[in-house]
Amino acid sequence: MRFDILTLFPEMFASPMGSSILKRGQETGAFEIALSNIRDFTDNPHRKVDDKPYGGGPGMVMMCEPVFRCFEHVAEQGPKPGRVLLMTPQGRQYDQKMAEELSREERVVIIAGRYEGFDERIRDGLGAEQVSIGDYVLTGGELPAMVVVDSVARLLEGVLGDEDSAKDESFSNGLLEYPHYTRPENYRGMTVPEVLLSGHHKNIEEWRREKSLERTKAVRPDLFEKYKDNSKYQENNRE
Ligand code: 6GU
Repeated sequence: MRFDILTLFPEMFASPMGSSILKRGQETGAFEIALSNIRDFTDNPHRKVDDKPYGGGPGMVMMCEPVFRCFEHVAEQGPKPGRVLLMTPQGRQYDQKMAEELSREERVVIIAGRYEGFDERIRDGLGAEQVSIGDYVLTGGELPAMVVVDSVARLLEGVLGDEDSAKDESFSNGLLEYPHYTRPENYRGMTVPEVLLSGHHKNIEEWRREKSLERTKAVRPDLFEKYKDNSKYQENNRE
């Protein structure tokens, strides 16, 4: 899989995308990241990429020209991008379902902006989907772009060490994960729940499911309500 990232700050990606699991994933060829600097595609002598908003108001707006030209340059290389994402707090909220969809694409283009926002014609002209990573405001779309790459890359074959570790986790089944423990059994008087030391796999599985439900209900009632509508839960909890 190939990610193309259009940004004014390609250097921001070096360490987060070049470390640990994502580093190895690129070395083994599971995916590649191609960074393009939007500023390389300006047509004015000052390499200006933003301008004042029509109608007035605070902040600056990302101009069409460098973003269109950068996108066209990128799109010319290789297969047609399956999805084009424009990272903005005005977008639809990113979630695990979208990560799973993206992981089935051969090529995804992610546009990260700075400033107050993008000229609206960028979204229209490039057929881009506006995507947000949550209800808070960041200084730019670079961290959100990295969030997308990380969450998609770890779903690709050969990226995570243990093939099973992407299956049993929070959100993949609609619930938050159960609590984990490792050695020692007693740490400063805090002990590991007995059932986990029992070796009784069915009881352990049951305990984890209970904890998972309990935790989701307490911390994420929204997820819990969604899960309750799910047939599996209803089957297992019929009177
Ligand atoms: Cl995609 N961009 C910015 N600047 N802030 C955000 C965001 C994106 N998602 C949440 N906050």
